[in-house]
Amino acid sequence: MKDLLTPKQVARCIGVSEASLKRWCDKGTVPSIRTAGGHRRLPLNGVMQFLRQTGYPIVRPEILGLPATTGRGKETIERARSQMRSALETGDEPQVARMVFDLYLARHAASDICDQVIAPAFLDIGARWQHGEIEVYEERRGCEVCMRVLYQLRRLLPSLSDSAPQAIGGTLESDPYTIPTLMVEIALREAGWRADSYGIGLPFPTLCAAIRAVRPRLFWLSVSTIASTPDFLPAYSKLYDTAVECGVPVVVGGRALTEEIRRAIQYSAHGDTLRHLISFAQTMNHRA
Ligand code: B12
Repeated sequence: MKDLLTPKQVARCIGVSEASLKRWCDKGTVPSIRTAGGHRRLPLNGVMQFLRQTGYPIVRPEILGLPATTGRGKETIERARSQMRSALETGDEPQVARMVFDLYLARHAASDICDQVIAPAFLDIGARWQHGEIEVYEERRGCEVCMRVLYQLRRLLPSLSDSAPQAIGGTLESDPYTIPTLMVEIALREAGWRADSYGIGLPFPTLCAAIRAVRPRLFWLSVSTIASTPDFLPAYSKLYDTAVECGVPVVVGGRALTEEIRRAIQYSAHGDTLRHLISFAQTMNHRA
C-alpha cells in the first residue's frame, strides 16, 4: 500500500479518465496535494474516503494495495461474521482483508467491523481451541493475520486534525492480548482522536509515568486477563488516583473486567464494546 497515489493510478483504479480525476482534484472533490514540482498526488486515505462516500466501483483494487477481489460484491456484516472465523483459522489473509475493506467501503464503521465481525470470530476460535478442534498454531496465525489487516485499515482512516484530542492506552503487565488495544486505537482514531496504543504488557508504574508526562484527554486500559486479583486491585487504584490527579478520565474494558472486579474498582467509564467507548469519547470531545 503506497500512501500517495498519482491521478493516473486512481483513474485506472476506478475506471475513469485521468482528465476527470485531475478535474476532481482541482475542484476538491477528491483530496490532493501538489509535489514540489507541481504534480498532483492523492493520499490513499483521502481516496478511500471518497470511494466510501460516492460508492464509486473499484475496477483495479490492487492499485490501492487492496486484495484483487475487493469491491466485487456487497459485503454484509452477517455474511462476513459467518465467514471470518474460517478465513482467520486458515490464515487466508486476502479473504480477511477483502471482507474488512468491503465492509468499510460499504460504510460500516471500523469499530463495528471489530465489534461485530472480528471479535465474535475470535470468540468462536477460542471455543474451538478449547475443545481441541483447532491447533494452537491456527489460532496464533489468525491473530497475526488480523493484526496486519487492522494496521492496513488504520492507514485508510481519515486524517486527524492538529487540534484532535489525544488518547493513550494499552494492556497491563502479564496481559499479552494485542488485538483489543489496537482495536481501541482504531476506534478512537476513527472518532477523531489522536489515539496511540502504547502496546501490551505495561507495568502499572510506567503507565502512571505516561499519564503524568503526556496528560492525554483520555486514558484507556484493555484488560483481557488478570494474573492476580489481590495484586491488581491496589496497583490499579494507584493508577486511577494518578489519572484523577492529572485530570485524565480512565476508560476500561476487556474480557477480564467481570462485574465482581468492576465493583471493586473506580473508573470514568466502562465499555463492553468499542461502540460504548465511542459514545463516551464523543461526549468528551464535545466538551473540548
Ligand atoms: C488469541 C487468544 C490468545 C493469544 C493472544 C495473542 C495476541 N497476539 O493477542 C495468546 C496466545 C496470548 C493467548 C494465550 C492464552 N489464552 Co487465549 N485466547 C485468545 C482468543 C482466541 C482471542 C482473544 C482476542 O484477541 N479476541 C478478540 C478481541 C478483540 O475480543 P475481546 O477481547 O472480547 O475485545 C472486545 C471487547 O472485550 C472490548 N474491549 C476490549 N478491550 C477494551 C478496552 C476498552 C477501553 C473498551 C471500552 C472495550 C474493550 O472491545 C473488543 C471488541 O469488541 C480468546 C477467545 C476469546 N474469548 O476471545 C482466548 C482465551 C481468552 N484464551 C484463553 C486461554 C485459556 C489462554 C491461555 C491460558 C492458554 C494457555 N494454556 O497458554 C493463555 C493465557 C495467556 C495469559 N497470560 O493470560 C481462554 C480464557 C479462559 C478464561 N476463562 O480465562 C479463552 C477465552 C479461550 C477459551 N475459550 O478457552 N490467547
